[in-house]
Amino acid sequence: MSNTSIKHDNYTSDDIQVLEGLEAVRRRPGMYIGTTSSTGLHHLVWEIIDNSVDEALAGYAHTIEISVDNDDVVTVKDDGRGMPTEIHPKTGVSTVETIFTVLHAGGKFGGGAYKVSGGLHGVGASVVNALSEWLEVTIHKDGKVYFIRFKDGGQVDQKLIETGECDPHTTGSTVRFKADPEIFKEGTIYDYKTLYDRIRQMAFLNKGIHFIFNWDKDDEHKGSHSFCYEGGIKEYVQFLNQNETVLFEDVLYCDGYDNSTSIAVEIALQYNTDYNEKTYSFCNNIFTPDGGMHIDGFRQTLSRVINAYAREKNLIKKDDANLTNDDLREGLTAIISVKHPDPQYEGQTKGKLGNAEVRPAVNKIFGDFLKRYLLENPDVAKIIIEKAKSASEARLAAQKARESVRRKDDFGSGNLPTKLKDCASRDPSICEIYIVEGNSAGGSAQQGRDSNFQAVLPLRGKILNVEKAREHKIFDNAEIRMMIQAFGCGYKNDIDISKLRYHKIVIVTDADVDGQHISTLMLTFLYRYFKPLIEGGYVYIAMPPLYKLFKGQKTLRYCYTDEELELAKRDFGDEKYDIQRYKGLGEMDASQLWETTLDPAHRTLKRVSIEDAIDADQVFSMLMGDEVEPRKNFIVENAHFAKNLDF
Ligand code: TTJ
Repeated sequence: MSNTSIKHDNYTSDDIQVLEGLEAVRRRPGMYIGTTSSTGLHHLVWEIIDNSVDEALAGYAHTIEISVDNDDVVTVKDDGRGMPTEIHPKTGVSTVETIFTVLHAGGKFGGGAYKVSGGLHGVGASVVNALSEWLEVTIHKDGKVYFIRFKDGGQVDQKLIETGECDPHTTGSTVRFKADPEIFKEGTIYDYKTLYDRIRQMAFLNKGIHFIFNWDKDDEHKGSHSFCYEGGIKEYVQFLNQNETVLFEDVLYCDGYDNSTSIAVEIALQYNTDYNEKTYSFCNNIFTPDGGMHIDGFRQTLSRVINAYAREKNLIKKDDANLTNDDLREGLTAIISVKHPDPQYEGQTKGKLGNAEVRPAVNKIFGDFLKRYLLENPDVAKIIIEKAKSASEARLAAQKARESVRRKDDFGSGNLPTKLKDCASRDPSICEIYIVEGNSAGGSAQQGRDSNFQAVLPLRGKILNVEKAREHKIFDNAEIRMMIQAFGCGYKNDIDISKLRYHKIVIVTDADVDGQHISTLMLTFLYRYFKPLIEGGYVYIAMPPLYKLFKGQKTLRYCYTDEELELAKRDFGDEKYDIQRYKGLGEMDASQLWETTLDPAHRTLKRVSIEDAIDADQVFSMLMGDEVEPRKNFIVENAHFAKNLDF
């Protein structure tokens, strides 16, 4: 640990202040990197990489190489000009030492128009140094190799020295550091996927920069990856649409620079057959989850220009309303990336770009492009307008359907579907609803249940795939209407959990492929329409047994997995018994269904959880999307969402 009371002979009073600065970072790391959890640990890496990205954006670096070794030492290396080595007039020590020891000093030494570093999580390289056990910098420039080393949270261990000579054409900066386990109490172990995904994302967001990612740890991920996208966010959109059926091959792309504000704008978009939207916005390479002025400008311009074109070409009838922003969102995949010299982030989580001047900049650059593009590509223009028109029609139909559902079925006033065999209790905390595939199993469940607290809703056959259907269709579907009525808590954005009538929603299906498909459809539906119920842990999957071991009339044992069957076989030794393999729930009578699947004392329920909503969403799109191959791979490789579904 560094300590301000340690005074080295060669330190001036300025240097003491430096140490105090870094000591403050160590005392309250959360103030600088938000958290000392794994997220904070990874911020160290982003901060260092951002400095190299700045050098690349300034046009001097071309390749950025990031390596992680067995001891979780991170190395970031670029081929830029090399950090400045001369004495800094303000601090009296080398500029590179200043960069790593003065808080927020980094920005003053940059060459580019924007600093990616110093942005939302850009805290300066000195913060990384302060939170490292040790940190080393190697600089190649002017045919010389320079080296400086810090330890114990930023104290100079080796002042800047010349260690040798090199080819004068070889230039660049290399930083190696080991995060301090005294600060990162949860550990200093990096996550492969987090690094991989973010590095690939940075490659998409910064076209032409060559990123190399070396995972040198001796585990299953060991290896090297190279990312370089000449098409930048155009290729990002193609990547996001790889599992979709696109409506046209072209990705619309524009970039531009607004001289008066120094704002750079880059936009790429494409439409697919899906009904959902995938639009992601960034400022200075930082994801802005809550949008802001860049997104506002984008949507405004998209609808303004498309409506103007559609009117001009008589593609919207004279008396018909304009296409709305919502109409234009269906099936849209877009990346909006802006660079701003002084970004302001707003909102509780600072996820929204606040600079008002960004909107007119986007309007101008994107608007000019889109106007010209539509004129030059009338076929694409027509496809987009047709898609939006059908979204508009669907939206009106959905509105009508919702109103009629409300009227017909009277949500909220206690009208329940006739097929629902409700329980006696009105205390949701003990009530359970079993959603059972097929009428015959439904009958057994109805007879076998404890009707005090267990309700049964039998569904006939497969429910609608909500991923591939629009909202009005969804409300036409009787099974879906019944579930909405039975749950009683509203749906989608209007959910009131306090009105939920059952605190256990249990999906029961056969343990075969059809059953798995129905479970997946059910989960998709619940995910899209009742996400809070999954998040709240109210959704379960019942695990009926696969085998019954019996002797004559007597049941010896139920087995829920193949492993259990193997164990059971061993337990029985020489005893004679028969094995029945259940092919469906219909083979069980009411009392067997109670014993194995309904009785809280013996049943196995698996709670459905969402570890990562975005991940789950993608899993669903992939599972339910048009493309067969990724779906197959997913099912073969992992069962991420409902681990126990036995995919
Ligand atoms: C500044 O202007 C003179 C030439 O060098 C410019 C510069 O700062 N370049 C630079 C910094 N390239 N790379 C960095 C850098 C790289 C890493 C990995 C970490 C840090 C803090 C800076």
